Amino acid sequence: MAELSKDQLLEMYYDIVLIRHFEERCKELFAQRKIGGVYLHLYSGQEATGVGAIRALRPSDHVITAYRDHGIALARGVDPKRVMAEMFGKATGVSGGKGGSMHLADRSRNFWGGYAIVAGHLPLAAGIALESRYNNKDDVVLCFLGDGATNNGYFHESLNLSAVWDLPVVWLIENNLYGMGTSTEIASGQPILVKRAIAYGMKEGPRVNGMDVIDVYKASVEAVDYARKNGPILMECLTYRYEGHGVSDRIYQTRVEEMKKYKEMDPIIVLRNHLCDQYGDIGAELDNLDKRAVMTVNEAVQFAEESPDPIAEDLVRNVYA
Ligand SMILES: Cc1ncc(C[n+]2csc(CCOP(=O)(O)OP(=O)(O)O)c2C)c(N)n1
Ligand SMILES: [Mg+2]
Repeated sequence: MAELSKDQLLEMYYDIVLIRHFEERCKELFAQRKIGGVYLHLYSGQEATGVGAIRALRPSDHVITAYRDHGIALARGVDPKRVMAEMFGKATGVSGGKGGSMHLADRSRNFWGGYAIVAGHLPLAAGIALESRYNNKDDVVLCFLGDGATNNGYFHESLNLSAVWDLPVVWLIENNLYGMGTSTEIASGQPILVKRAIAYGMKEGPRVNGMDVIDVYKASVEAVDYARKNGPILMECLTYRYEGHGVSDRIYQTRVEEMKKYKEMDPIIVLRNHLCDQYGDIGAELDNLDKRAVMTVNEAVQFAEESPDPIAEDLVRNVYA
């Protein structure tokens, strides 16, 4: 595989810091009640997984995920303004203000959402892949799912069907060690989740450090290529979330030490160190990207604040009746 160019690495760096700033800002806006809802699921800590994997795709490929979706949407190139407007429930939001934080979607990016029901999007991923196979397209579906989702029945149904029909899906488990507050070790008979592939006669893909965007990217390029040529593959990225399950949830005391360890391998630090090792004095360039990310988030917030609310008629627009 060709090595990543400096520009590609800088683009990945920008995507990661954009997501981090976006999420930190969302946390403040949620506390101020400008972003509504009971839950707000942030992606902070997990950025390298989303950014690295999505970079391995073509524009015509498809992406689908669960409710921890802000970072995935941004990594897929969805307009940050329209993502923020959706958080505010505004008419200009990507889902017209009807979806909110957990239901971002953008057809123009082949980004199919944002689903609140754990593993509920897995059958949809299989369906999108079936359309691709049936119509002789060579588009791949990248389906992100949590470790917790692997213990839901939809996981079994979807992975099994994808294997039976050789569907072009990369099932990517974001193993952040917890489903809400329950650790994978406690919840899974086989905590090496990628081994579940064996049960379906499916290709057991790589299990990589999800905090390192380069590792994730390289593994994803191979997985996507495999899925395009052969059919489904299961891969696992070992990652960590810095917040509670939602930002209102408490972080258990037992996680404090663990968190310190993971913050030392923070996706931003890892990539920054790599870039500095490889290119010497690149600090100012990276600082500029940081500033650009902050500005982009500021503009997104301003856009969301100034956007109109949906009107009453929007309630019955774009819904099945
Ligand atoms: C079918 C279903 N069961 C339970 C819930 C409540 N619930 C929401 S998130 C979650 C944990 C999922 O954990 P994981 O898949 O590891 O994703 P993470 O939050 O770690 O990203 C649970 C049990 C739900 N939304 N849907
Ligand atoms: Mg989890």
